[in-house]
Amino acid sequence: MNKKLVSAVLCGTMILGSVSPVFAGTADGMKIALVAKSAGNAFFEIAADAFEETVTAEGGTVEKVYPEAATADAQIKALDNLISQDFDAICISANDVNALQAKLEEAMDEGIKVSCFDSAPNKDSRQVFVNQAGTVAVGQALMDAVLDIAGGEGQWAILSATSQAANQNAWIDAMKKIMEEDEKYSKLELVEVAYGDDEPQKSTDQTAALLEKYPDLKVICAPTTVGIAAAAKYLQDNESACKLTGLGLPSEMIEYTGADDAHSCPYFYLWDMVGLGNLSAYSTIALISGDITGALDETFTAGDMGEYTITEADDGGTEIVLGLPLQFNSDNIEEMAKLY
Ligand code: RAM
Repeated sequence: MNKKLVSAVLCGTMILGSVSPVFAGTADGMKIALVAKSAGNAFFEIAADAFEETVTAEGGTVEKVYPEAATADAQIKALDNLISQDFDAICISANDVNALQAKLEEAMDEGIKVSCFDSAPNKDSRQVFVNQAGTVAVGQALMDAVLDIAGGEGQWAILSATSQAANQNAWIDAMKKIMEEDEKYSKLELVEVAYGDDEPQKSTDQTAALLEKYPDLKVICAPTTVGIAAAAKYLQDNESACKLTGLGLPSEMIEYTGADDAHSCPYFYLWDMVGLGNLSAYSTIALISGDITGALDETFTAGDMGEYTITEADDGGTEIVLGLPLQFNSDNIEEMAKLY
């Protein structure tokens, strides 16, 4: 093409562009599946809505999948169905560290990018992991809350999600390590790790069983939004002397949060839920478009959230950390409960 023609074409394009602007989002035409741990857990609905909002605003589409139970089998069934369709990426919160590996490798072999958020499958099963808050940071915040609420000594128990849950197990391991390594936790006795399977009724039953088995129990730490909400209600309804902390949604904990005797939970933690959905979306888009591969030290721009760097994860793989755990207490619970 001669120079005059090139400039005429360019000029025409620019004029056309200015007359009818065509929005080119970073996710134009991308088809992404988001797989939660299970159905009926508000945590995943909030994260998935924020994820979808970002992808849609960038021109892509999202299929949100909520498996019927928080098990690896239920997720494998869901993945089987998704792999047979032409998704550009699957973003998953894993119900098991190792059990999804073959299925997620199959997805990657089919050319589907695999990102994960919240709960990571092992490093060979993923390309990118968005960790809401550093694993040790969560363990430290929870351990210090237990120490503080117990008054420095006494029996405490953990009410977890499923026994296979990758994220809960990582936080529990971090807590145990912190407890063993520092003398200041030496008067705390962890009596049991119970599992409510992220089901409200089972979590309530497990709370009741813990109180019956350990009448002197001072604190329950529930690092699961389902578990903490169930335990909070049970302890408060029964006017138990045992107190509660853990990870919860402010909207589900508002009636139970307070430092006085009338409330079962003095304070608890979580993270920016909307940010988790948004960052997981931007990371998945960046993975599909080839801006990142998941390798250590890569950087990318997550829309208006700014620049993020891929760092080393505790499991030997890599991760993108959203931020720090946030504390919710009687001072901020009302405001925060309006958000999530
Ligand atoms: C439950 C789920 C989720 C976890 C939160 C804190 O909703 O187990 O994976 O991150 O609790």
